[in-house]
Amino acid sequence: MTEQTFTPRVFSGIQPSGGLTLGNYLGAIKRFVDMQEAGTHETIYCMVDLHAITVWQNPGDLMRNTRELCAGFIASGIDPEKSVLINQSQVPEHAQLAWIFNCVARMGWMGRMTQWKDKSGANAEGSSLGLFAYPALMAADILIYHATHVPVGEDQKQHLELTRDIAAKFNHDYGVDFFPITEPVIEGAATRVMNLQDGTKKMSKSDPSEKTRINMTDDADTIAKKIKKAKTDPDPLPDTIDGLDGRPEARNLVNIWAGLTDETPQAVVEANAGKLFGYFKQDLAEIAVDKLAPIAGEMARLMEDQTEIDRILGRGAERAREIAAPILAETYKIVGLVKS
Ligand code: AQP
Repeated sequence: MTEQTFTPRVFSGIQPSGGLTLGNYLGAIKRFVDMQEAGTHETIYCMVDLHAITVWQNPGDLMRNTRELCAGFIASGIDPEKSVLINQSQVPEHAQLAWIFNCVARMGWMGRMTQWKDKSGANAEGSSLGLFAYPALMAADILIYHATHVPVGEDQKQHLELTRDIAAKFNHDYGVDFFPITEPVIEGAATRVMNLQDGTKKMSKSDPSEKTRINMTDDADTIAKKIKKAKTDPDPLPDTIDGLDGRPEARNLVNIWAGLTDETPQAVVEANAGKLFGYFKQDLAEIAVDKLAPIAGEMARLMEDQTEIDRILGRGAERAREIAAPILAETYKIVGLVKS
């Protein structure tokens, strides 16, 4: 068997399960833009609406959130000419390959996923089958494009390992070298942005409390208020990052600063050593407003022309299917679903 070489290609997605958060921006979208601009890979970015419905979504909200997410991608710097920008449900090959992967992945693998355990909680019996199978659809999202690299936040690391396991098992079971073993790209100072009121939980768009997160649509005043009200401790900033051990809320604000300014957390503590958090938070609020308010403004402007957003997603789906359809056709041949 000769070893296949794969086109360097990036795929990543975000669920339209609510408004975008600062966590999604620093952990994912900022990296998406970097990889687009580096020009070393083809880049495909996706609104994963089929993932969102693994938990209940109001249909009207889902459509609105999908368009708003598309506006958020573009306002943050994703260029629909340079990158392929798509909505998952408009490219049916994702779901078709996911079924095949449902038959490759093992129940035991899925049951070990921490996201499944966290989201199903004490109610596994009452959770959707889709929530359980979520990582097989995620593997299909990536592998339907033979993507070689996937930029994500820290929380998605385990799902990416499972994507590699699914690719390896498929290749092994069918005696082929067809799917790439994808590399995760987890980089930057803020790969896990934490909840502003509890530094041990991640910032999440579906958290019921607004003050736990910064939304990408928040105005300048709201951003500043949320940062000023973020939980901290009474001690001043240390002069090395080791001094943040056991201080999760303090560490989180330092990481957010570093993520927004592209500095290292060590450089941030050195520059602010000895400062009380009341003052640090005032400066951080200014940095956050400078970076985020223009994105929110641009999102609002883009949302005024929803026909244009729909056109961009329609064009993206056409471009995506040009890559996905031949890969699905070849998969069907390998599996024996059509004549080879
Ligand atoms: N807090 C975070 N810090 C860094 N990265 C994060 N990501 C999400 N939260 C953080 C990254 O954003 C990308 C898209 O995530 P997603 O929307 O598909 O799902 P999620 O990880 O489950 O995000 P949420 O906000 O917590 O959504 P809900 O509340 O609907 O479950 C991923 O690359 C993720 O790592």
